[in-house]
Amino acid sequence: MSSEIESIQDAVLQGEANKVRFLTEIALSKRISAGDILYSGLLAPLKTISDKLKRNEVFIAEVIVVSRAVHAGLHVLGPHLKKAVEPNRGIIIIGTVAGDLHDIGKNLVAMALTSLGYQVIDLGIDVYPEDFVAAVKTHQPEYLAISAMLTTTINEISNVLKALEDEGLRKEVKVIIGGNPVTSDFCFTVGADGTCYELSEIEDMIAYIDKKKRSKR
Ligand code: B12
Repeated sequence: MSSEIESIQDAVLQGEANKVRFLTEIALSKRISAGDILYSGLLAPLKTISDKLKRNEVFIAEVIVVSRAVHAGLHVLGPHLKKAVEPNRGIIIIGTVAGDLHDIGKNLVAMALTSLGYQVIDLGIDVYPEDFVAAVKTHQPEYLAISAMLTTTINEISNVLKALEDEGLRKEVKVIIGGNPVTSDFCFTVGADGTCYELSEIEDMIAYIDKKKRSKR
């Protein structure tokens, strides 16, 4: 592993957001790939702190500080992760469900979708079903992307789907869901159109859903 990546890892674990931003810029200028910086530099130390949290070796405050440092790196990395293939593929609305404050995964998914040529409208965290519905009415997106990271908030996904159904909007928008506790079984049960965990799977998932919808017309 390069010394640049190691320095980013250390700065992330120390929660030094400004240093992470600076070191990410340096690593990019040294032509280290954005993918390596993302997975080895930023997400690997997040996994380390996550494992420590599981073992009660750190306090939640430390995870917050580390998360901020990860975000600082993501901010610099965003434009470099872009593939910018086919622009204007339509709008995707994304948000994390009500009661849930996790947004690192959601932000990465938003970046991946932007790189596929979608205009992503990010509603942020703690988004209530009625706010998802209002955004769908206003922007008439191709897709609604919903993130949930807690077993206590995952059922909010069903609430969003139900709210769309109640407003007669469910058939107007394709819904993709994801987050730590979301499984394919859950996706099938709640009637969402697709789910995946890895960023690298998003493009294939979207292509599959688009193909399925086209063949139904
Ligand atoms: C960072 C973190 C936090 C940070 C969040 C900061 C932030 N800005 O996001 C803070 C400190 C605030 C936090 C708080 C809490 N957390 Co927390 N947190 C984590 C941690 C360590 C990492 C999450 C993360 O960012 N992972 C990295 C990203 C890249 O992965 P990801 O989010 O899973 O996203 C990927 C996929 O899921 C997918 N994806 C995500 N969204 C979507 C959406 C779509 C549409 C698609 C297609 C895909 C997709 O794509 C991403 C890329 O692969 C996890 C541990 C873990 N293993 O997940 C715990 C974890 C999620 N937290 C947990 C808990 C319990 C909490 C708290 C309740 C703790 C507490 N006692 O207060 C609070 C809840 C606060 C709230 N109301 O939301 C538990 C959840 C357990 C459970 N079964 O519900 C976990 C699993 C830790 C644990 N092992 O106990 N947390």
